[in-house]
Amino acid sequence: MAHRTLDLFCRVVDNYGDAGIAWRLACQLAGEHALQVRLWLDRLDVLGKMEPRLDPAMPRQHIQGVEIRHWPADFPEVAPSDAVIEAFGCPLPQRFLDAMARRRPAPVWINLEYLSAEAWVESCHGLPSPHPRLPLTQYFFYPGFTARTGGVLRERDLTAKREAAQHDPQAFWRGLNLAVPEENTLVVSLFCYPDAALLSLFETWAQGERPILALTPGGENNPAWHSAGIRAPWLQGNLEVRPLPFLSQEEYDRLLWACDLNFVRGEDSFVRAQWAARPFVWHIYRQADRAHLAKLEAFLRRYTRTLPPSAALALARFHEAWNESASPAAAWPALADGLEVLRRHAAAWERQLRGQPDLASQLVIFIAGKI
Ligand code: TRH
Repeated sequence: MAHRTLDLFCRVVDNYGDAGIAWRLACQLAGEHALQVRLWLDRLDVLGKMEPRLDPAMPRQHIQGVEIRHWPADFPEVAPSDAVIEAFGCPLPQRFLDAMARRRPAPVWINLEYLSAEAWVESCHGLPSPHPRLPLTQYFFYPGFTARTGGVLRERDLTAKREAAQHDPQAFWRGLNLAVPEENTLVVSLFCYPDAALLSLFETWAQGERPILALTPGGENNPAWHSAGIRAPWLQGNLEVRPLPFLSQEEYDRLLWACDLNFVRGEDSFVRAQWAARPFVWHIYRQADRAHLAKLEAFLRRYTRTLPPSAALALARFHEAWNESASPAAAWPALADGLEVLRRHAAAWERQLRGQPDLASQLVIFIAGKI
């Protein structure tokens, strides 16, 4: 039987997450579910930063079984696939929509939404939305943390890879040509938005009792570095800040697995930090009207439900300061004290989340049910 075909459309709204998520999903649909996937992306340069095999100058190329196409302003006449996914509600080219409407049977059309832990997501997941003019129906697909949502992205071999890597952490440092950190050093990875109160975090860490090594992939491109006057590598008191280049997605995972605490942001690194089974701090993507704060609170409520109250409070206080761009100095000692408890909790959370079917598998089942 011929493989089912799928078009995945993605526009880069901001930063790296849109392209990063679309690429991860495309690879899983092709590699784990044998779909013939065509990924349309308007900014190949952005994906090129995370996927070194990609040549951003080539409008059409194949990597890991995925056909990657540049999404040009003047969209070509192409025959739509059995299923069409638009990532994060990016409007499809009119010419392509018209071709979808002419196709028999019409493609299964899905709008893949952003991840949220909010309760309303369950009631919207899977809902149909008929096109106002064309004979097409779009379905909303919501990632999430509960059985009544679409789940989160997770490769089949992720746990095995992580467990092997965490069994031999020194291999990671050797691979990056870095000295293995001293036993007592707290190793932190740092990926955040430019409005974070970085300097004050660094000052707090520098004055602390425990040595801290902060690894900052792509950090030097962060304007906050410059405005805070941070010159890397930065050594002060008990803190060493070591810059790393922007890593490939695979190397970035390895970094998360190797650290004791990960500062992550947006959506994809936030999910990867959960799969790392290590404590993390989430810098959420800012939205108008502070809508992101409800999203942050909903996640923390879910995540901390089974934590002892003191550790839950420490985590909530630190997130509050970090996401308000306020100094995290006052919130750090309690978080540092809770790290052992948080480490056990992160492992338990990862195990529980792994019990849920992953997003790509759920999408495939959803599509099969509509074809
Ligand atoms: O970069 P982000 O802030 O991206 C997004 C976008 O801004 C998007 O518009 C917004 O809606 C969304 O956040 C919520 O953060 P995110 O989602 O974590 O994406 C970062 C990607 O970059 C992720 O796939 C991991 C990858 N990455 C690397 O591959 N190497 C690295 O060194 C680092 C730091 C990240």
